[in-house]
Amino acid sequence: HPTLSQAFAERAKTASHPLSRYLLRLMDVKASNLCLSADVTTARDLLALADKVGPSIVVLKTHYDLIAGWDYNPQTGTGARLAALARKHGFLIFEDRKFVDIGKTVQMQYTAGTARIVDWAHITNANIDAGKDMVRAMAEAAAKWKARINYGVRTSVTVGTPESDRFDDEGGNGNGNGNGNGNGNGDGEGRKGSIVSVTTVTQSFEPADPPRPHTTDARGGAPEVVFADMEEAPMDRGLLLLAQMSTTGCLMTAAYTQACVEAARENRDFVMGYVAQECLNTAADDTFVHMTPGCKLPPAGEEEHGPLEGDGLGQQYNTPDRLIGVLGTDIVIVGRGIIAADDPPSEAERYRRKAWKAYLARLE
Ligand code: 5BU
Repeated sequence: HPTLSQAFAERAKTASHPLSRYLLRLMDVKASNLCLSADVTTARDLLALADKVGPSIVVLKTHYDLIAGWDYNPQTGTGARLAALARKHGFLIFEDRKFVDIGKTVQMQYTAGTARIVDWAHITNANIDAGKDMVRAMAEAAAKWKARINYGVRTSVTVGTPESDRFDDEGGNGNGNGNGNGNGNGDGEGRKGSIVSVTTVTQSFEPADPPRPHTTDARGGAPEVVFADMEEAPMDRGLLLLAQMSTTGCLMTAAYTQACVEAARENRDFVMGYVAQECLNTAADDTFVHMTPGCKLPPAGEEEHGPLEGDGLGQQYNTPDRLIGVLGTDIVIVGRGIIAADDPPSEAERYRRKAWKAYLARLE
């Protein structure tokens, strides 16, 4: 497929999803196609690790539900602090939540509840065993979230009955100062009944927007890493479809994987790509990004002898060379390979160099 021999910088120009375009550009600028799977057990360790390894990675993958002491405060909590680190170092946050349920439930799990994943994770993923409508449901939830963020204020216009609460696009003046003029006379199309109340609520949290490496940190601090030639990132959310897993005896069939490809093509403005073990771009206009877990290097200085050992609990490993160079994926996801090392930041650099070399070799 053309994406295999195309430079990330080139793909950044044509990818269908704005966040993919941003990510591919970030990869080019940071010379990194490495994602750290930050599977540590406490919020303190997570933030410290993100800060130390941030310069080497383009994506930080989380499992918020295995972190003890996750602080759910939307302004000062763990999500918001991770988002600030993402802006400081220039990486995207990927919550490996593996959503799978009916559309209505995943909408609520994604945007509400305690974790409010959509607020701080630029990317999340879904298993589409329950059917592809749920992808559309998540896309809709993300679009609503984005509209609300962009206008800075949420205006509820209650028309006739209290249930008909809606987001009014005309309502906010965009500066989030809470006096958005949802003035109650802008009749929406097809709206029935009379307006009984208009409530304007100031945006109550700072959204975890994608990194803006060349600007001042939104919380006032100067960014430590400056990518002078990065454009401002779009304010978007993206989904990866769980097309293939890295485990032994994985039950995902070729038909399931193909259904993921179809669902991705039908939702190009929300689906960025896949978590997969090989390149799934087959149509000429497929511009999806592939992220791949189950990645490990043999210890530094040791020769590679055949296949790498798994973890004894179903996880299987491949080298960056094989995943990027032979199987044609784009970003390698590494957890214990980096976290369990004596010096995680320098081990992350070793993985970054190897994965980047494999990518450069693929271009030749
Ligand atoms: P490891 O320590 O590099 O084995 O961690 C791999 C991470 O990727 C871990 O967080 C898993 O939950 C995650 N993962 C995976 O290993 N395999 C998959 O197919 C998917 C996710 Br999807």
